[in-house]
Amino acid sequence: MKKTLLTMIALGSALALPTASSADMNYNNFDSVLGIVLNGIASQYEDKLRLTNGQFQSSSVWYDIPQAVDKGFTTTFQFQASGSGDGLAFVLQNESLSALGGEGAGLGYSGISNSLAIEFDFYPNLFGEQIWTADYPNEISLQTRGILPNHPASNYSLEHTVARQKINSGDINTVKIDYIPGSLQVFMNEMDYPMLMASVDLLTILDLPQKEAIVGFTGGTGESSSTQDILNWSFNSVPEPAFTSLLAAIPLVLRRRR
Ligand SMILES: [Ca+2]
Ligand SMILES: [Ca+2]
Repeated sequence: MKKTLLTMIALGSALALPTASSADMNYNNFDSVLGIVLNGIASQYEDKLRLTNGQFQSSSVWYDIPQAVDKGFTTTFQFQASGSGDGLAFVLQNESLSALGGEGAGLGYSGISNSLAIEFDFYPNLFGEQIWTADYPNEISLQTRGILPNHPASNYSLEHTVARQKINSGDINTVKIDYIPGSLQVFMNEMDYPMLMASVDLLTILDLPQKEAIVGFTGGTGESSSTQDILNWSFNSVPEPAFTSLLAAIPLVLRRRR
């Protein structure tokens, strides 16, 4: 009897334990970096994650629990960048929690295998990157070489665009990335209008045997220096569009009751 009860309690506790796939994450700020792995020059600065603050640097920060991506996800974050180069990226990868890429044009992700980088690039390099203009010297690009080490060259871009606002103005930029299998959208500052849309199936492009990916940010500088900070971050394995359609249905019901 006792044994059965103990077994039931043990089973109950085991069932109550959160699984990695249900571990949605939300950092309102980074006054604590518990759960964040910092690599390279990355550091906690005040209540921010500081990716770079000088020349010839690279950094990566990873959430230490891989996140389920098979059914989709929504991630939101705010960042601030000032200075002239090079940029930062939101990265999904299955290399390791110590993965760290190259500085400068590499934006801290170049060289990380089995990765997809969504880069916010404000330094034009000689890789045939998106057309840069004086008004919009910013590129948002999805870079991947599948399971091979990633690289910022434009022939490894799935999709790219010129950002409508200056990425490195020093102002706070708000980003939302929505993914449902087959489709990825990137929003920056204008949340009702995606800046970039791409056909992407993460489980096809990358080798993710657990259907989970390590998620985080990378940053890089070269001869041009910049300060790049992540201010807050949330990641939800349930894509937001499901919630959006549910919320959109509520006013309809209310309207019908009138
Ligand atoms: Ca680029
Ligand atoms: Ca660049």
